[in-house]
Amino acid sequence: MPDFVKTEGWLDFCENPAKPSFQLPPGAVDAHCHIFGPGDVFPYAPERKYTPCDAGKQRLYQLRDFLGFDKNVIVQATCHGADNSAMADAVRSANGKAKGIATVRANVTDGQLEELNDAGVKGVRFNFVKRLVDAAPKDELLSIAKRIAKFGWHIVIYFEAADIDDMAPFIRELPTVVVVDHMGRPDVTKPADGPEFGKFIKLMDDNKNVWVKTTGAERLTVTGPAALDGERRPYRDVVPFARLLIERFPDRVLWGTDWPHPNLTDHMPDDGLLVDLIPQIAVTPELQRKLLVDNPMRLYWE
Ligand code: 0GY
Repeated sequence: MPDFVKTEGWLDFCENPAKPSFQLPPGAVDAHCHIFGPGDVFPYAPERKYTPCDAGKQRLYQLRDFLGFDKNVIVQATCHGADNSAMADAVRSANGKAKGIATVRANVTDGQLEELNDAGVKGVRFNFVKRLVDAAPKDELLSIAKRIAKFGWHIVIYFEAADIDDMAPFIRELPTVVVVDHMGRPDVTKPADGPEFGKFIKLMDDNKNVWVKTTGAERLTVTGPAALDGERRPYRDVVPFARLLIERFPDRVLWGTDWPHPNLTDHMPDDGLLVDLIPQIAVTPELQRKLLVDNPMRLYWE
């Protein structure tokens, strides 16, 4: 079986999401989303492992306004490789309402880093998910980490739960804040308070510079988006994991839609429904404000 699925069978984003019932607090930030092309303006990378549908900046801004977000953090997607033009253009065009996370290679020049910084980039992403990328060697990433630290940037890191023992020593060496994507991709069929997810909790307990995105419900779920046993609780298997992190580390958590949801083949989430998960994972107005406003503002806008 191939370890990733190519374009065939890959779903486009949800065109008409529902209006969320949950009202986001003023100034809420969608801290994990992407831009795809459009491919005729910003071509996809030759080395990409999937080809997405086009999902340009105007669509993202529309979704932001429709859902009730104030700002976005646009994360470079692997289908654009290390060509950050589409992401940087979307950040520059957002009138201060977006920041970016770039992908760079070891040969990036200081001039290019400065240009990205001027555009509103606040960090780089290190991706270790094998179906998405052939990860760069760790010593190369460490040298990038040291160079970007000068800008006050941080590192966003994406890895599979199975790799956590290998990742932990590397993360300890990183000189900046480190934000882990999608809760470190736990196996949500295991208990949130069990030994497997315990490793991730320990990583955050031991390293106060590690933050986490409580995102990816639609990727991690096994119970899925629909009702089970007649109960209307989409992605209910993911809720305990996100809730645990938000309650234990209220000042180091972020949330985002992950629009336009690359690589989903089973179902495409309704982004309105994803927003309606928030009061289940952040159960008080104070936790919601930290997750959606205070934390992302501190990390990206200060
Ligand atoms: C995500 C997750 C995925 C894809 C990417 O950059 C990407 O292509 O991050 C994934 O396939 O798990 O964060 O969008």
